[in-house]
Amino acid sequence: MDTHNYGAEQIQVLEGLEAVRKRPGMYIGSTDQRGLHHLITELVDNCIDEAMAGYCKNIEVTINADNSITVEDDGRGIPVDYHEKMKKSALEVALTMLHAGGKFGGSGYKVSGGLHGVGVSVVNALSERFTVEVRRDGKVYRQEYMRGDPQTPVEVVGDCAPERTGTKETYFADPDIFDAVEYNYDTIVTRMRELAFLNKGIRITVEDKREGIEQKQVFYYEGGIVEYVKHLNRSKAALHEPPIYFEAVKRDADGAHLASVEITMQYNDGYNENIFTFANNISTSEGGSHLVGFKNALTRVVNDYARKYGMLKPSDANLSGEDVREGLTAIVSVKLVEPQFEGQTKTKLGNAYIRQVVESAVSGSLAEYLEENPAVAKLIVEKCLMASRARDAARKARELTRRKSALDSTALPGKLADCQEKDASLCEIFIVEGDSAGGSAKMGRDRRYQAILPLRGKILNVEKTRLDKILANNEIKAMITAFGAGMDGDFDPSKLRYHKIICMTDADVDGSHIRTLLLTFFYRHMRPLIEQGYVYIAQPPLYKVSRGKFERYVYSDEELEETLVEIGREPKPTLQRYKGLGEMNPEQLWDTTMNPETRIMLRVELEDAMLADETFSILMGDKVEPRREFIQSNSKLVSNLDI
Ligand code: 0RA
Repeated sequence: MDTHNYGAEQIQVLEGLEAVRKRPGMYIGSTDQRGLHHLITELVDNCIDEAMAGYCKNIEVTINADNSITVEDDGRGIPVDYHEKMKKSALEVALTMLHAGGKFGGSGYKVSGGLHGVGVSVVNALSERFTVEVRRDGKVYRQEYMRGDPQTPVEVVGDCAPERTGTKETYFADPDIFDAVEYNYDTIVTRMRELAFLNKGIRITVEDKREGIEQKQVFYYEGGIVEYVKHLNRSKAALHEPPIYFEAVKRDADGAHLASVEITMQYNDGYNENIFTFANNISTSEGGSHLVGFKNALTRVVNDYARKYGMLKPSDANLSGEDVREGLTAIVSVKLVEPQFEGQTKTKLGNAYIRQVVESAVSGSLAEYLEENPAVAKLIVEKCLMASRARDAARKARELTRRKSALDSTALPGKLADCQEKDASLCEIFIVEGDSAGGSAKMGRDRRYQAILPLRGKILNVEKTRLDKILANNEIKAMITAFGAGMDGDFDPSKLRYHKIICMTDADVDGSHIRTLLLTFFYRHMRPLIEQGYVYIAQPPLYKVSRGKFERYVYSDEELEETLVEIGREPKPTLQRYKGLGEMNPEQLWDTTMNPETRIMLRVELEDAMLADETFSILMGDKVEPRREFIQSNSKLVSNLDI
């Protein structure tokens, strides 16, 4: 701090930004990759606010060649006039005061604002250098900062056409704060595409100017979330076109805007439920009041319609919520003043009144839609009836297996070689492809803690199969019984018999296919297994390199290269390539893949449910074209899956 005579407010201001630098995690969640990219979102959120107020059409996000970031919009420009109370430019107040964003200008409501809702001053505080340029009233204003401290006054640096207005911010994220300042273009693109989908009519351009990887994409969706749902369903066969869409605005007694709701839904011929909810452009993956309102109204409206037109007889039970959501892809996007985010990951919308707002919007508009589109209504209700029948059949099948296990306490599948330990947190189960590898694994394992479940051949593709068939499949039944925690709605991770579920398949194409089928099954029917990190992928070696006494198992082609360089190629080492797990004897399998002391395993993580759904439907679905496109454009993601 220098020696100026600061007023109380200004000291507070300075303390404000120091606090951000002292405990950045409090303001941006973390200082890893996620936090680093969150800075961009913070700036873009302000531009989105300006767009929603009706003044901004274009937003540009650029990773510059010097690794700085620029965010530019064509809004009105942050006000630059003298702020009487603060004794400085409004622009400087915005950049140096926490939460200053909505407090001046007084123009309408602020609905976006990020998970942490802190705005531009936080980005400024966490930047080694920050430059802001505002175009207003035919002038270009500029101010420079270092680590949140102004280096220049707000200066006029040039003229421009008076109709050209906007805000341009450029910053270098502070390497003292962040673990690494390495931007990922795809991360930025994913978020910006989502924002463009959620805010129709805004054009968001993302450009990477770093040397060697120059690329640029423009996102503009006139149809907003309707196009989003089409995009999500693009690898599926839709039951109706266009998607159903409705919106509603809730005002308070004075007619002031309180909240708005936008909903779009489209059924496909598959069996998965995919409802994605957002509050103020933030994904609410834990759901909340908007989701509850949507589900309630949907179930009621579809049942009312089915009864009214005799598709449900008076003696029939109502369709369940699950029945009416089978094969549904939907987006519920609400925007409201002062959103409350609750839940473990602060992604559950808490504001209770929103439930009613969504419920009445859906009740009225969906009922009207069904009346006006009887052909679509019939398709939807018939689909729900089929779902209901299949669910009944599945329930009966499940009750049958339950009864069996109640009579016979050793009802574990015959092929399972269980472990001795009963404390699930110490136990692991290897799902092994093929009987011969299963045999080696059974002999090689530590039977105190390690159970082996061999699977025969390919397992069922659950992506293309209805629940009753899934439950009739022997390999699936064996897994459900062995894990002991049920599936779908009654899946209960506290009943799991093993806390590590390890997929052990061959290191070849078939093995990777089987692994994907297993993961698809877990993701669709035992999702908490993946969400809570119980699923692992074993890493068997690809080669054994030996020469005289030297012997080493090698797990990748790069490692092979390194090893050959290390021991030299000339003395002609012996190279054994393992095509399948079955080629290893029990001792080798233990040494290389199963021994907890020495093995390498990958834990399967769920980064993003929307992406995961997309990945599984594309990889496992019927349409060939999206799969080919996806594999071409996501070879990295696919190879991650295939690791
Ligand atoms: C407050 C008031 C006004 C505009 C803005 C904020 C504003 C902030 C940002 C941040 C990034 N881009 C932005 N664009 C606008 C309106 C001032 C007026 O009445 O002209």
